Order: sequence, then C-alpha cells, then structure tokens
Amino acid sequence: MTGNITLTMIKPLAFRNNSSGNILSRITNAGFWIVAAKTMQLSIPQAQKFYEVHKDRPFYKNLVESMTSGPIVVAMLEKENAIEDYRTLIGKTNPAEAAEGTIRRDFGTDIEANAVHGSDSDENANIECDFFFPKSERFHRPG
Ligand code: IDP
Ligand code: MG
Repeated sequence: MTGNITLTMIKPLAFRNNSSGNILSRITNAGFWIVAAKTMQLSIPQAQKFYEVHKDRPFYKNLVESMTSGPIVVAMLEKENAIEDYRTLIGKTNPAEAAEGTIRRDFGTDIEANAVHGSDSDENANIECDFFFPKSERFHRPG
C-alpha cells in the first residue's frame, strides 16, 4: 500500500471546538478511506517523539504543549496519491495562507493550532501510522 496512505490528527483545539465530525466528512467527501481512527490524548513523551524532527525549532516546546493539551482524533487514511492529495485538501501550514476551502483555512485558528496534521512523505506516513496503529487495527478499503 506504499504511496496510498497518510496519517492525520485532528488537533486539540479543533477537537475542542467539536469540529471533528465536519473535518472527517471533508476527508471522506474528498475520496479518502478511513483505515483506522481513534480518539486519544497524547502524552508529553509521545508528542515529543512524534515531532522529534522539529526538536531544534523555536516552536517545538509550544507545539508539544498544545498537542498534549487535550484529546485528538488520529486517523490513518487511504487514497491514491494520499500524501499530496491530503496536503492539498488541508492547505498550507499557516491557516491565513491556506487556500479557500481547505481544512486549515476553515478550521484552523493560527499557525500552531492549524486544525490538522498531515504526513509529508510516504516514508513518514509509514512511520507515523506504525506509531499509532498495529496492523490488526487497520481495515483497508474493500475490494
Ligand atoms: P506541517 O504540519 O504543515 O507539515 P511542519 O513544518 O511540519 O508543518 O510543522 C509541524 C507543526 O508545527 C505545524 O503543523 C504547526 O502546528 C507547528 N508549526 C510549524 N511552524 C510553526 C511556527 O512558525 N510557529 C508555531 N507553530 C508552528
Ligand atoms: Mg510536517
């Protein structure tokens, strides 16, 4: 399935605003299949590990803090060309710069609380999906 999966998180503020349903609806309407999904709260060590690539960036500490501030919905998604198509659906990192009609533009509050995560490469999608979902909890699109 390489090339066809991505990992998303509905971030704490969007969850708190009760936007999870509307965001998931955007995702499935865009042709993505939900392979796995759950609601959970990241621990600080989990968030630190997930965002380890950013550990030297000035926003790392705040990012870990905000990502652990409340529950998230994490979902593994399947679609042809998943990485690129999902990044297009969510828009740029900063909601203010994201195109009209994108998830981040419509549900994001600021560059940190930008509503959703999306994997940036096939390699990272696999790492991120393995981080959250054992194979036994994945249910791919039927036939
Ligand atoms: P991405 O989520 O669009 O892939 P990344 O550069 O990977 O963006 O950054 C990861 C997350 O870190 C972003 O989604 C956002 O929540 C946060 N972030 C990125 N840049 C900044 C910044 O300049 N200030 C505050 N938070 C940031
Ligand atoms: Mg990223």
